[in-house]
Amino acid sequence: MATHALDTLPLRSGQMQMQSADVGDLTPDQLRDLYRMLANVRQLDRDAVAWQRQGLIPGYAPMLGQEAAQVGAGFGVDKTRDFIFPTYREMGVAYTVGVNMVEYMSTHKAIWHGGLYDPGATHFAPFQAVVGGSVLHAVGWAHGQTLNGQTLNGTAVVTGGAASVSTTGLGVGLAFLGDGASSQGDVHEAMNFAAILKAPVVFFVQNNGWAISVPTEQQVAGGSVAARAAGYGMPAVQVDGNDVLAVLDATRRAVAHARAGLGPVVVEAMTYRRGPHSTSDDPGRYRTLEDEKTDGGEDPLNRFRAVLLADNVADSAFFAVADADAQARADEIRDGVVALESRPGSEMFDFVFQESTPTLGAQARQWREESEHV
Ligand SMILES: Cc1ncc(C[n+]2csc(CCOP(=O)(O)OP(=O)(O)O)c2C)c(N)n1
Ligand SMILES: [Mg+2]
Repeated sequence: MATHALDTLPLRSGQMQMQSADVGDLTPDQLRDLYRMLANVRQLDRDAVAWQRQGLIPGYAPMLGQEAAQVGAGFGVDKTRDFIFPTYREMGVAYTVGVNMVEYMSTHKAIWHGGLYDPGATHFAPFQAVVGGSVLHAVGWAHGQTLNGQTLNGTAVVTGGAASVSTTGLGVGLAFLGDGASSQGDVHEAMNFAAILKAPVVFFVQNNGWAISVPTEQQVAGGSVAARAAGYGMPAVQVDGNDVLAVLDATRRAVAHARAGLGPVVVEAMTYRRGPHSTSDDPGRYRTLEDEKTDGGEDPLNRFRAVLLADNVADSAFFAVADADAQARADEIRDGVVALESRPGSEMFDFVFQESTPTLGAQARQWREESEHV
C-alpha cells in the first residue's frame, strides 16, 4: 500500500508549548477568546453536573480536564465546510463551534435524542452514545465529499473514489472517539476504509486514560492509539492534549492534510478525565483521589493562563472578568434548559431516514396505538 509520508504532514509529536506550537498567526484577541472559551466550557460543565444533582437533568457526561483538547480541536476546523462527529462528551467542541447550548443540553434533559440543534446548519452531528458510531458516520460523510464532483461548499473535485484530489480543498470530517472506542472493531473498519478511499477525515482521539472504569493500559494494546495509524498507512500525531495551542496546531495540520486530498490522519490528544465517566459513575470504586492528582497532570486552564500572563496577552483583571462572564453565561443557559419543554414522542420516528420505510411506519403506528391510544 502506498504510504503517506509524514513529511507531507509536518505534524510533531510530544509536548508543545506556545513557543513551539505553530500558532503565531493568532492575534492577542484570538488568544484571549481561546481562554474565554476554556473558561466558559469549564463553568458550563461544572454547572451541568450540579444541574443533574439538583434534578434538572437526569444525566450528563462531564469533560472536566478535557477542555484544552476540545476547544483546541473545535477551533482548528473550518465551520463552513468541515463537519464534526461527536461522542457524548464533546460539549466543549460544540460550544467552540457555536452550537446553541440550550439545544445541545436537550439530550441531557432527556427530551430529545442527539440535540435539538440543526446538524446541517451547525455542521455538528447529533451526539452519539454508541461507542465508535461517530467514527463510521464521519468516514461515510468524508468519503461523500470526494464523490459526485462536489464538496459541501461546492468546490470541484477531480474524480471520485480513491484517486480523488480536490484542487481547492475538501470538506473534512472530524471524528471524535475515545481511547476505549479505539478497541472497537468498527473503528478498525472505519480507519481501514478511510485510508483505502483516501477519505478526508481526521480521527481525533481523546485519550483520557479511562474507558469508564478500565484504564487505557488494560484496553489499548501497545499503549498508543496513534501508533496504530501506521498499520493503515496513515500519518498520526500524539499531542499534549492539555495544551490548547498544541492541540490547535495539530488539528490544523491534520485538517490541512485531509483537505488537500492526501487522506486521513490520526490525532491522539493525551489528556485525563478528571471527573466521573458520567453522573451515574463513582470513580472512587476504581481509582483513588491520590491517583487523580498524580495522573491528571497540570490543569489545562491554569496552564494557558500562565502562558497568557507570561506573554503579557492578559492580566489578572482580564481573567476575573472572563470567569465572571462564564458564570453569567452558564446561568443564562440554565434558564434556557429549565424552559425546555418535552417534544411530542411521535417525532422520534420523523428524522430517522429522509424517506420513511414500511418497518418504521409500522413501528410508528404501533407506538401511537400503545402510547397515545389512537
Ligand atoms: C457499542 C457500545 N459498547 C459499549 C458501550 C458502553 N460504554 C459507554 S461509554 C464506554 C467507554 C468509552 O470509553 P472511551 O472511548 O475511552 O470514551 P470516554 O468515555 O473516555 O470519553 C462504554 C464501554 C456503548 N455505549 N456502546
Ligand atoms: Mg476514554
